[in-house]
Amino acid sequence: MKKILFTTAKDHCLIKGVGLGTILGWIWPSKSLGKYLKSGSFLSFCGALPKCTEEMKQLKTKHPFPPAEDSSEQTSSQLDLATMVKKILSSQSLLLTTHKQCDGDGLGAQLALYHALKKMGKEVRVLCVDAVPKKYQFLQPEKHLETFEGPHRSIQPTDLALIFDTNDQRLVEPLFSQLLKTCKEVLFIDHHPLLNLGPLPTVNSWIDTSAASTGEMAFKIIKALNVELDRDIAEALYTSIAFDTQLFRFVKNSATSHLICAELMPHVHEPEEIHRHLFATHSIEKVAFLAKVLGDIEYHGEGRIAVLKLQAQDLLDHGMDMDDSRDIIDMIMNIQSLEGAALFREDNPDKYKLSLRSKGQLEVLAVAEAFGGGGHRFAAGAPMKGPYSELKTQVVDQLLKQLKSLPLDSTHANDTAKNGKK
Ligand SMILES: [Mn+2]
Repeated sequence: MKKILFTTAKDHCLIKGVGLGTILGWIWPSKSLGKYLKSGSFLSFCGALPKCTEEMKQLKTKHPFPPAEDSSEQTSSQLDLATMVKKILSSQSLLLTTHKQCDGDGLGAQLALYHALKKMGKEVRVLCVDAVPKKYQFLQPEKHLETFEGPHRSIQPTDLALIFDTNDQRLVEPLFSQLLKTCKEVLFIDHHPLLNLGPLPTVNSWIDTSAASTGEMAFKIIKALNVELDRDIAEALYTSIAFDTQLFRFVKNSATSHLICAELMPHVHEPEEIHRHLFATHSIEKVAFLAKVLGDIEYHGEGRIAVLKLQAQDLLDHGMDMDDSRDIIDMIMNIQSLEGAALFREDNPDKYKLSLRSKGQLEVLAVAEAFGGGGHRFAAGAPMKGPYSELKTQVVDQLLKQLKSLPLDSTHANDTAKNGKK
């Protein structure tokens, strides 16, 4: 990248004659800036203007600006890792949490760091927003964490709160507001792209979109803290990485997930048991439910887009909870001809949770953002309100529009056609 165009929001701080907006500028929707985000070149930044001047000065000394073309992802994330580790070292009391309806990644990452910090003699607690799904029982959450929605000790003044696996504070409410009041600093440790439309993470948060899981980031922190791995730490980290990469299917074209797990393996008691806990969780009722709903998949764009709706009543009739519906869209993505899929989960009449997936060509994040949601480039979601047929038409239209912008040669439908000829 040779030229970058930045805009400025307000004239608060200057780096090489460029306004603060420069730093914020790379957040806004732009393909080229998106690359910067992906390269992880600018990772430490701010949301609060007055506080940011000092941060920007620090950033300047840490990062060449603009970053050298050849600056590797590893180097830039290490720099931010160093800041994070310093902050952890200088904190005596810490609170760890993750987004609502936590998944294996956020849960595993926070539990791993919890075990590591305990070993270091820090005062540390894990406080999830809401209940941990049943399938994570093997990590013994009831022994190590409390839930904000459930009975919990009051939140005492704390040096540092760390939030894993999201940089969207709305997904941590109402806990987030409490943390702001009681903790000296509240930071995000996350691998999701920043929201184009929505709140920014707090100053000094560590966002590394090149990481395939936040477990990967937690591992780097634990190594940098010089804490020796043990079974508790390793199994929590392995859960995080195995879950978010879906057993190494989604590794962001990097060997990092494999390399970390190779190092964890001597401490993991039975990895296959963890795989079963995470992925072999279908009940007989769930399979019956799948048999019913999979027949209703609608295809658009010559079999390249799939749409599925899960009805609240159906979920209820089959004794399913919210977590049970999560892997259905990933299952659908195993259909060879697909580029993308949309799943509408009805939570209340005319209220849906939209999930979007892509195989890596179709940019579904933009579609999710168009409806007020967020996520990753190729796995995103949004809350939606309105009659299903209208919502579906809107989403399908957006996906087809995205599909049209792809060169046909690059699509999986073409692969299918080629394979069929053999
Ligand atoms: Mn994650």
